[in-house]
Amino acid sequence: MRHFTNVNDIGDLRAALAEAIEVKKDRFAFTHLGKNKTLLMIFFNSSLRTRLSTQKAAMNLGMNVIVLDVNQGAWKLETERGVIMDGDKPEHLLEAIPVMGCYCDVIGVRSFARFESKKDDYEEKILTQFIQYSGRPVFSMEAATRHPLQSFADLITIEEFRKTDRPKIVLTWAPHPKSLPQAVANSFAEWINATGYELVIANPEGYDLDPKFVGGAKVTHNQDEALRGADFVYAKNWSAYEDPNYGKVLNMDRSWTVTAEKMALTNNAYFMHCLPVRRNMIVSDDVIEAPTSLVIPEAANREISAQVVLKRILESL
Ligand code: AN0
Ligand code: CP
Repeated sequence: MRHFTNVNDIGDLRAALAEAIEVKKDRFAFTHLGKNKTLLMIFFNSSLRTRLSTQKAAMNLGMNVIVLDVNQGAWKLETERGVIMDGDKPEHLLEAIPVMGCYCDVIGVRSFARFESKKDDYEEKILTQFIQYSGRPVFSMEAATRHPLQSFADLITIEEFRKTDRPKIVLTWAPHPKSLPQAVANSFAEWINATGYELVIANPEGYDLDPKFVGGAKVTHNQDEALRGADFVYAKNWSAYEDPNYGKVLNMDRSWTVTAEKMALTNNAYFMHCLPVRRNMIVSDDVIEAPTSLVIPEAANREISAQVVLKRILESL
């Protein structure tokens, strides 16, 4: 595997999940792969889990790791070609990317949707330029439209906890005070659709996701109806995708918060969220603290998903 930006890059899901189990059993079995290889992690946005889990995964593989927070200590980067650079940005992405490529063997990039242009976001303008101009294998650490390392970790977690062959999985929107990208929700839908499990997406009107990611999943604006019989409840906020409200918060309807009453409608479902989560907006304290909450196992599996991806990239160098 050279680049990793979406579910297709991982190929056969069953093989990827089997490899995840193998890696989890013995994380240090492949330390030879990363010897004298350097991972460069570039963050345009904040992170706790992605930063720590990906660095840990790289160290498990014997790699050296450099982390750069572009907005803290590096030059501010212009991203538009043709701009007369007389403003506050002293460097252009078109020089910065190949320079970054000089110092490493593999690049991880976190660059969220900017909500300035839906077209730029959905064309993955920043991530694509890293692939084009760095000369290195590039993997997404959450880009504008997807968060594949998260979705892979979520799927590993579902595999570890599912009790039936074809679980019912509900992706539900939940309220949040700030505009968040659709990336985690898009990506989760994309990966679950690839498994063939039953996926129901529940969101208020105005929050329908890009049909490309929804695929064959059922979409409903009635959360209670969606939750009935669910085996897994995956909560996430996202801002509006549809025009003319792209990137906007349309409401903060707390009747969509995942509470114990809501979970009582399910088939004793597990609760999932990628974190970071705002308690009592997205989910009530009791639900996230319950034994059926998988938020910590999901975070732990981020190390595994990152390690499988890095391992495959290293194997192809
Ligand atoms: C980000 C998001 O919703 O995309 C990152 C989640 C992993 N969340 C926040 O910015 C709070
Ligand atoms: N879930 C996740 O990607 O968390 P961070 O934003 O903290 O990396």
